[in-house]
Amino acid sequence: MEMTLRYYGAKFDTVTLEQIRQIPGVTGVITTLYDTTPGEVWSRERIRALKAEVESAGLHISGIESVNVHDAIKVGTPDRDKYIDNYIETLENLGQEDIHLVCYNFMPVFDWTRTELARKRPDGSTVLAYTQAAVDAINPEKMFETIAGDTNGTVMPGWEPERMAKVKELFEMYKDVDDEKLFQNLFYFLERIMPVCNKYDIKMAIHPDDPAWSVFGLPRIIINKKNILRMMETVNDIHNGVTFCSGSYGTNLENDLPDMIRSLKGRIHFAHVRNLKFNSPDDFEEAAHLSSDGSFDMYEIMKALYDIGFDGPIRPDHGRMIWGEKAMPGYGLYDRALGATYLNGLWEAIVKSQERK
Ligand SMILES: [Mn+2]
Repeated sequence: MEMTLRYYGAKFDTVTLEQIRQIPGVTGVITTLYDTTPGEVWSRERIRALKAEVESAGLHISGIESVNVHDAIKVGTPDRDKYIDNYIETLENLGQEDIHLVCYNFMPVFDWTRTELARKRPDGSTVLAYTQAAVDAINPEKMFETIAGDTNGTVMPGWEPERMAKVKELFEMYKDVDDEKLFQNLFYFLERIMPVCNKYDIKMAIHPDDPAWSVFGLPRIIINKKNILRMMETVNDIHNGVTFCSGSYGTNLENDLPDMIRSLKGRIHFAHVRNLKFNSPDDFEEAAHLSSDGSFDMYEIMKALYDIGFDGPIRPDHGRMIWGEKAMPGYGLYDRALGATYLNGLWEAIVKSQERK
């Protein structure tokens, strides 16, 4: 296991590489070319420059999150092959620059969905939160406007204003796409990219849909054990793998997180570990990483990762906004640093207790 932090690049992140390097035990970053659009080829020059920036700060790139998938690929429009060719070219360039992990998602229209970006908790911290009642009351085309005031001036992944301006058009594109069609389009994409992944040993790690159910009537497939195992079995290649995100699969209380981890042995290439606090089955908020602050047993999650021999990068996921920090919601320095430290502590205890048996 390698502890990492997500980094959006100097132009977009409020957190610096130097700050990340000072978190005990964090040796790598998970990063991206944040200003590229889905479907665009990442040039080797830009990848090389990103690597140089990270390495000059004494860290290294542990993986990319994300190389976004163009809607034509998810919808399966006649021009999808052109965009898949571009994706393959990006993977080739990443492989040639010695990058071997790519996180992506296959969510239609919206990336992760929250209804509040700054819900105040009793201790005064603010967190991202979700209530089904709020989603049910929102016109999806207005979704962005409802949260735009709380982004602290940052651009949130998947919620770029240019993308949100096209939301109506996007809904129209997906009107004939149901779960099965989305699955078939995912398989088509994976079959086409597996050769380049094999050539350069690039592990693809799909991020689950968040929340793990359909929102606004859109199809959602990466939501539970049954579906993710179907995906793993259909394209049965080690390079077709998973980002295990406890906070996303965990939105559905029927998902048994340690059991899911154990069923995905060998196919989890990257892990996001965070906690949620449920106030009711359809109202949750993003708690501190500590087990007792939320609804998940974080020890059991880390223990399951240890038991399957997980050796990829892990990162604390969204953190609370604390100590007066102003940052991209979920992506401040302080609470993610606390999360990394706590997860490292759990891991050290698990490793030592197992080795001394
Ligand atoms: Mn995640």
